[in-house]
Amino acid sequence: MPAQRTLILLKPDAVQRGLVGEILARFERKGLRIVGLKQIVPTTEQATKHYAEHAQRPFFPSLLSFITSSPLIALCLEGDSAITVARTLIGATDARLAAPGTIRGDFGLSKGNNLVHGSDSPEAAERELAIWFTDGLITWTKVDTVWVEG
Ligand code: D4T
Repeated sequence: MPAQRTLILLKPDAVQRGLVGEILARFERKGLRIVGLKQIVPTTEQATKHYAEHAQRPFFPSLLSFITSSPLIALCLEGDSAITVARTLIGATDARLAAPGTIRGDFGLSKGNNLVHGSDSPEAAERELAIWFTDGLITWTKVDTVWVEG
């Protein structure tokens, strides 16, 4: 598989609980590269666009107020099969049922407050990255570390 990019959100519960480093480490150790990273409080408009497919679902109002309640981390990860690989690391939507070893399985106890979002298809990744990274992404290139003197 060629390299893919995927949109990951570390949701407000992950940030509030101080799990950002732990979750980022899991993605990085797997080999996915960070090509975009920002901490923001999303606007209602931005969150509504992101979750547009759920607009008619009964949980939509609580999903919106949760996701806009406090800062989240938006990430773009890049790597071979990044979309599927990230979803596998994240685990099932309902954290109570997610497998041990996954992020939700290890840290969550809720369906709504389930810590992480990951794009579920190449089309979704393209659509979602355009919502969260309007200012663009950094292309990742491996370079030799440059050391400074002194
Ligand atoms: P996201 O989109 O956040 O990565 O989650 P999933 O891809 O795993 O699950 P989803 O799109 O079906 O749900 C989006 C978001 O809504 C919350 N949710 C979902 C909820 O509060 N109650 C529910 O019954 C469902 C299905 C959790 C994730």
